[in-house]
Amino acid sequence: MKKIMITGALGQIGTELVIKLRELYGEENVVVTDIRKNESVAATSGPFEILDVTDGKRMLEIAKKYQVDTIMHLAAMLSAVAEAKPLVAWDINMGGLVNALETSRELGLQMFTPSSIGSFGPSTPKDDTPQVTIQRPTTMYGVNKVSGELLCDYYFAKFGVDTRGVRFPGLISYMAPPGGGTTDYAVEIYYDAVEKGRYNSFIDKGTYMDMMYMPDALQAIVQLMEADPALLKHRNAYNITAMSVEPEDIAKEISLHIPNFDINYTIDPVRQSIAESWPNSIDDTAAREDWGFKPEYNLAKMTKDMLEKIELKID
Ligand code: AKB
Repeated sequence: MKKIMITGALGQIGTELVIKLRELYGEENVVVTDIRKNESVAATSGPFEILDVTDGKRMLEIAKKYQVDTIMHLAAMLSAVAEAKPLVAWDINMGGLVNALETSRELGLQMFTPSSIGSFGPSTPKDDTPQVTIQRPTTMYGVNKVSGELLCDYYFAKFGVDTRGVRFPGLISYMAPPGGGTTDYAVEIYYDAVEKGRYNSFIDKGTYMDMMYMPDALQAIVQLMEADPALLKHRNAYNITAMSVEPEDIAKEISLHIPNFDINYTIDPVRQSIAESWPNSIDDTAAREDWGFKPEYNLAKMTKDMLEKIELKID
């Protein structure tokens, strides 16, 4: 049985990951940490500790206190907010990661941390971006993600820490909002569709990015962490995706459920230029072959579920 500590656990991924892991491994075996507490199920249904990930001493203390065998390090600043405060992003994204790696090294823990499509840049092949390719991102978030991938590989090679990771695309979910990413439009569009019947997109039409529905992202984490290490040809980090879409694709799909839905555009130059520096679509063959990654949700299935869940939530 695993005993897992999660950092940044009340963010977009953690809020749902905690529920899934507690179902799989038991409430007491998932230790939730975040810089502040809220009233969510994740925060209130089992062990919880306040943790600022830049405090390595406290991270180690919590890991020891609960005798965890795994860290899932999720705390990070996303691409758009990182661009507004690049040095704060460096401190949180790299400082937090080093602390999670050091805690894992000292206690012999398995470790997961997500990388992102943001680890690619304008010189990366844009379509079917290969698993191993050019990674020269032009954002602070991307610089953090590439450095993080390399550092995790280093801790595996040098200290034998069982580090594993995926490059997440934009994640779409209804339980907790994403915090300051470039792909956030693909979440907002569903809320505005249900609440207002229209959406004003900050990302331009024709801008393709990879996306994934949260249940597939959670399943990928569990599968990768349970995979036989002998099968992992890559560790940090595997490309994974479920769809490559532009805003009009999502709008068209929403219109099948909300016939008068209307989309227009007021472009945010910062987030648009970040989006243009990322791939249109990535190739996830390695994840499919090495550990059986297989997403269940395409755009149609995800859209139906998102709209139903948001309607229930705001009723
Ligand atoms: C972001 O937009 O910053 C994130 C990501 C793709 O890593 N959702």
